[in-house]
Amino acid sequence: MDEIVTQINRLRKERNAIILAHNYQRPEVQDIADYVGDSLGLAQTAAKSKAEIIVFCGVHFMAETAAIICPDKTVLMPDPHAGCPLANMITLRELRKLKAAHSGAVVVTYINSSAEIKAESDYCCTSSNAVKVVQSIPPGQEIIFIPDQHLGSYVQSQAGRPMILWRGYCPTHQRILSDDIKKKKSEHPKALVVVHPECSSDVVALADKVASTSGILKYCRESPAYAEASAGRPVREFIIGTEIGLLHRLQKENSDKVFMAGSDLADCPNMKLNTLEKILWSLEDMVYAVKVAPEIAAGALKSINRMLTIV
Ligand code: CIZ
Repeated sequence: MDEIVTQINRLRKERNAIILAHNYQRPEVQDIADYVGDSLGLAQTAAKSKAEIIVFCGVHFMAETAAIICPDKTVLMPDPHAGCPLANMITLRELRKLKAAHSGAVVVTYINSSAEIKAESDYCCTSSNAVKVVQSIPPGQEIIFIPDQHLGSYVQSQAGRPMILWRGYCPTHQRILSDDIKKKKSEHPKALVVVHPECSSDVVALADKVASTSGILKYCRESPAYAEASAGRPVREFIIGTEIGLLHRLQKENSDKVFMAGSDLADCPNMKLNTLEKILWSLEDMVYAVKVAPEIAAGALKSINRMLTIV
């Protein structure tokens, strides 16, 4: 492994490349990355960077978003098969049909969607800003929210705005069951339950905090540890309801706290396709470049920029 990391480091310098890793990546991928974060943070870091090559360790819609935000750079995916089932749950044809059935409605689209779906939408949003984006839309305006039904229903409840929801969901978050959380909580009664809004509403109902990955990191960082009398050292336990890759960063940044997965089954097989070997091959062979057709990129950028002006 050391040899692979040495070669990656040599090539990233030679090629003027940076490695970006999503919060859900394998621990060893996060550890060699120049920046670890959520999809929007990664795309914005790519745009600010002076690097010419971005090795994007995440899933396809994330690399696409980076390619849209920085068209002057080459965005590479170490594994081109790292897709997002949630993003694939709505097609352009289905969205157009939905829009035709609700003419005049504005479309708010979660960032977990393809570039062509973003281009057909009015607003993009992330899990950290979806409530603000929806609240900014004038009252009385009909809203279609796609593709995640769970994020949509959470936003509805927070913004107090009924919306037309699409029926998509993240299969990884769907594996986190309320019974899993209840069982963990009964074993660790003092633990705080922190979950992602892609979880189903019965899981969200059990949470002390509902937040995006960056929000979960912030909440856990800022929650004070308490003194555990028997251990004689400060401790705070958290039950985390999101993809288990986030636990690596949580534990690394908070050594005085203890993090448990809400469910060990919340392991995204697509996120985990990126490995150190594939990162090295990506830099050696300059593969696999992510390209977005200019007219689709221009449309998608409009919905992304509308989100950015609101937040
Ligand atoms: O925007 C992202 O990176 C996703 C998919 C989730 C999050 O909460 O950060």
